Amino acid sequence: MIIKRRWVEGELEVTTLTKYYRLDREGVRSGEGRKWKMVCGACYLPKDNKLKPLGEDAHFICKEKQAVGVADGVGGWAAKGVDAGEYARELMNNAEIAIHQEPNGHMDLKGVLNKAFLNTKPEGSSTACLAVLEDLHLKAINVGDSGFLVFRNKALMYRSPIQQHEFNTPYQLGTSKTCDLPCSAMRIAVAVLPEDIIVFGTDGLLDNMYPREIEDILKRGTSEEVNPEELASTIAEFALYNSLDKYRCSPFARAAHLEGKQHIGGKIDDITVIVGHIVADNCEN
Ligand SMILES: [Mn+2]
Repeated sequence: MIIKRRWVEGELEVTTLTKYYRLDREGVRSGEGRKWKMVCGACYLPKDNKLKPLGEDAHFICKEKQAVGVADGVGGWAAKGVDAGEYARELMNNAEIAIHQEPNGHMDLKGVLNKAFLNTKPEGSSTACLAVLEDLHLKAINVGDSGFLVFRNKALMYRSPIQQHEFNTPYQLGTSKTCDLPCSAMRIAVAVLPEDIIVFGTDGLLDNMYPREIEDILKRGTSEEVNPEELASTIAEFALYNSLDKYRCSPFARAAHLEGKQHIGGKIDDITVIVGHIVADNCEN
């Protein structure tokens, strides 16, 4: 049974007009009054656990600042009686607060992550991926194995790298001395174009879905209109279905095999998906 306990949706608006004149990697001339906006929708499918109805993932969509965040509280804390979901939720909450304090068009994501980390007090640890659409680029900062994929013309164009100490031990921000610090975060900037689809997720998504399966979902879309909330829900449900398959060669099983470890089938986990649809926002010609 599919249980949806949380559902977030929202349209992001760009309030500042940036004027830059440079050629990016795609050879697209930026600026000249052009601006994009990212329309986002999210779906969260926490594992069925009466003791932790909110699961261990957390995310946010910040309308005004064109920003999103996903985090995955590290499950290992459960052995100490700690719900790492609390840490992840607080971290994302503090990141959103810090993002609101940033000037439009000049967001310092590293500073945001640092502030969020310093202000997060519950015991635990978490991965974190923050992203903002700014100057026709998606700018991101990432710690651990959450991340995002950029699809153009329904084909994978970019995938953010993951950071892990060893198999299934991602980099993580947290309260233990052995945890990583915000300075270990990876910064990413990707030039995006209208109609690009960005899929953000925790490992519950990335360990259960191959990019080509997301491409297939994008290709199957019957209408021209992209509905980010619907798309996020479809992708999350597909990931959930895959996660419950005991025999499948999932991305997680394949990664385990490469590390000489035994794992067959999907990976049962909390699944967070945010879909961002890039659209041109009233170009001035
Ligand atoms: Mn996870």
